[in-house]
Amino acid sequence: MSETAVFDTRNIVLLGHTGSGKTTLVDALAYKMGINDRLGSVDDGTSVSDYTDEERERKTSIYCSSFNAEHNSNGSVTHIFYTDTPGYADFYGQVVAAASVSDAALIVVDAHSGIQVGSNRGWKLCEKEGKARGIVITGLDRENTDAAAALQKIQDTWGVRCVPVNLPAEDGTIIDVLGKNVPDDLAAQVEEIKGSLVELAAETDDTLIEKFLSGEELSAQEVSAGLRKAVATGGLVPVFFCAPLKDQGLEQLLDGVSRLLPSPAEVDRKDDDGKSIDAAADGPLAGLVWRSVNDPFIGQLTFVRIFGGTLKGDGETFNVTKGAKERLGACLSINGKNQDNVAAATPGQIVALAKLKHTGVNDVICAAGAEIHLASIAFPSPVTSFSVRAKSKADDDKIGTALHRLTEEDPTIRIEHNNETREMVLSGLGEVHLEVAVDKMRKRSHVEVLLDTPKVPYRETVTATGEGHYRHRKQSGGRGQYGEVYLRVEPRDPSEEEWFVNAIVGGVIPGNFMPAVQKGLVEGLQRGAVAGYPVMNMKVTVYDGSYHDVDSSEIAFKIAASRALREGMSKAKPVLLEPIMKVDVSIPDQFLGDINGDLNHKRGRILGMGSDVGLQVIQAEVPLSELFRYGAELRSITGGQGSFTMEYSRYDVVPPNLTAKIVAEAEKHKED
Ligand SMILES: Nc1nc2c(ncn2[C@@H]2O[C@H](COP(=O)(O)OP(=O)(O)OP(=O)(O)O)[C@@H](O)[C@H]2O)c(=O)[nH]1
Ligand SMILES: [Mg+2]
Repeated sequence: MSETAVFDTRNIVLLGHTGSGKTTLVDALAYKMGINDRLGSVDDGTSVSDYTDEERERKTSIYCSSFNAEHNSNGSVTHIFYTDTPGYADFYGQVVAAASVSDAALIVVDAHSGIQVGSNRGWKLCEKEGKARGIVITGLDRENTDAAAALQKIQDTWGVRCVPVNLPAEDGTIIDVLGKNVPDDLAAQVEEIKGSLVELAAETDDTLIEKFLSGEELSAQEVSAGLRKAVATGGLVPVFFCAPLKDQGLEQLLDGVSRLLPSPAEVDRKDDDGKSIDAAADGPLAGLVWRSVNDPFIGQLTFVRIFGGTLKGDGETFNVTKGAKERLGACLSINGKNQDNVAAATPGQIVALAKLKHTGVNDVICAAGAEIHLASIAFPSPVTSFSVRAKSKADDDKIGTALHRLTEEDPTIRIEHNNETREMVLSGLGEVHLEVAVDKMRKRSHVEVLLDTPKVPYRETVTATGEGHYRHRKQSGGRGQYGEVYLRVEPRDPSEEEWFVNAIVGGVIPGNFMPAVQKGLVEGLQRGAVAGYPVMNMKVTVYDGSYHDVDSSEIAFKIAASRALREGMSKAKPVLLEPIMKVDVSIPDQFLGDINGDLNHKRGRILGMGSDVGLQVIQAEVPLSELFRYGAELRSITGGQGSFTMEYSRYDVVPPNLTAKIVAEAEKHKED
C-alpha cells in the first residue's frame, strides 16, 4: 500500500439486499484490481470476501470484508478502499458500522429482482447520513433481465436524480454515456442522458448555470467538476450497469468511483463539538474503531478508519475514549483475510491494528495531547432474545468469558444477567444472528450452549388502596420478639419519586426501628402478592404500630412490615404487569392486512401508520411475551421483505385470563 494523496483516495461501502450480488462484484473487482490472481466465487467457496467457515457454509456474507488497491484511469491513480457488507437483515450491525466510516456508498441492485428491502434499507441509511452514493445494477448476464425496466423502477422509487453514466449495448458490452463510440441504436438515449447530466453539473455553480442557460457549451472539465459536486451534495446519484462475471462494466465502475465519488477531503466530517475535522495527512490524528475481530493466527485485530492525520504503524497512540495509551504492534493493510504491513495510514484509509490491549469498537484514537472526539456508530438495538445456559455443567465457568468475547466483537449482541428471572439472556438482531454467534462460540471457545425462550420479567402493582397489619410476637423462653406494623398501600404515579411515607406519630414505632421496617418493606416488594414478581408503582404509608421495651428488635419489625405489606397488597386489588414494547414494522403494501391481523392476534395496539421510502410502517405497542419469535414470524409472513425495530415502552396490566396461567406457572415453579 503506497502513500496516496488524500484527494486521490476513495472509501466506499457496498450496500444491498442479500443475494443482490455484492460479493460477486467484489470478487470481480478484486480480480480486476490484482488483489486476487483468480476470480473468486461465493458459490464454490473461493470468494475473497466470504472466506470464513460460517460464510462458506451458508454461501452468504456474515461479516464485513475490506479491500484496497490502486486504480489507474487514463494515467491518474486513485487508491480505492471498499468494504463488502452482508445484506441479510440479522447482520445489519455490520452494515451500519461500515457505512459510518465510508465516504460514499454503492447500492447494489440485481437487474432481475430490482429494488428489494435490503437495497431500500441501504438507500435510507445513506439518506439519513447524507451520504453520497451511486447505484450498481448488476447481474446483467442473468436470464430474463430487463436493464431498462430496472432503471425505470429505480427512477420511479428513488427519483430522477438517479441518472445512468453507462448503458448496456445490444452485444453485451457496456458503453460510457460521456465517452465516444456510442452505437447508433443508443445514440438518442445517450444524447438525452448527456443533456440531463450537463444540466445537473451546471446547477452546482452560479457561473456554470448562467453559461448553460445562455446556451454556451460547458467544457469537459467544467462538466466533470460539476458532476463531482452534484454527487457529493446528493443532487446526482450515478447509476452504473455491470455484469461482473463477464467482466463488463467493471472498468467503468472503477473510473466512475474515481471521477465522481467524493474523496475524504470532500466529505465534511465533524467532531463531537461540531468542528470540521481536517482531513489532511499532516493534520491532527483522528481515527475511529469500527470493527474488532479475533483472528485465529494474529489474535486481536482492530479495524480503524483514519479521518485526519497520519497513523504511524510503529509508535504509540492514544485511545481518547478510554484515556489509555496504546503501543502499536503492527499496522496492516487489509484485503479480505490477507494482511500486509504498512508504515502508516492516512485520511480515508482503513487499516487493522494488531494486538491492541485497551481498544474496542467505537473508541477514538488520536495523538496524546491533541484530543479529538468523534460521534459513536449508532448500532441497532437487539430485537431477539434467548435465555442461554451451558449444555454441560462443566462449561458453567467458561460460558461467561465465551459470551463476553462475542459481545466484544459484535456490538449488536448483548448478554445480560436478569436478576429477576435468574437467567442469562442473549440478545441480537435475529435468530440466525444468534445461531451463528453460538456456533462460533462452540468452535472457538469449545462451549456448547442451550438456547430457550426467555422468561418474561413480569411485575406487580396494586389498583386500589388496601390496609395491612401484622403483629410479630414470639415468646419461647428467654428474650421474646415483638413488633407491630399498620400500613396502607396505594397506587403510585411513576412520576412520584417517594414510595415510602413514615406517618408514625408519638413514637409508637421508635425511630431507631424505622430503618428495619423499611428494610422489611423493600424485601417484601421483591415478591408481590399475585405470583411473587417484584412490585412497582406502589406507595406504602406506615401509620401505626407498637413496640415492647425489652422484646422489640430489628428483625421483629422487619418481619412485621413485610407480612403487613403482603396483607395490604392482597386487599388492594393487585394485578400482574408485563413489559410492553413499542414496535415499528416496515413492510410492503401488500402485507398490511396480514401484519395488522397478526399484531392484533398478539394483543398489539396499533398506534399509527406511515410510509417511508416506498414501505408502509406500522407503529404499534405489543407485549414482549408475544415478540420473542417475531423476527422469524415476520420474515415468513413477508417472504423476508419485512423488518422491525422494538424498544421498551412501559409496563401494563396483564389481562385476567392470562394472569391465571402465569400464576399457575409460578406456583408450579415454587413446588419444583
Ligand atoms: N449470473 C450471475 N449470477 C450472479 C451475479 N451476481 C451474483 N450472482 C449469484 O447470486 C448469488 C448471490 O450472490 P452474492 O454475490 O453472494 O450476493 P450478496 O449480495 O453478496 O449477498 P449477501 O452476502 O447475502 O448479502 C450467488 O449464487 C451468485 O453466484 C451476476 O452478476 N450474474
Ligand atoms: Mg455477500
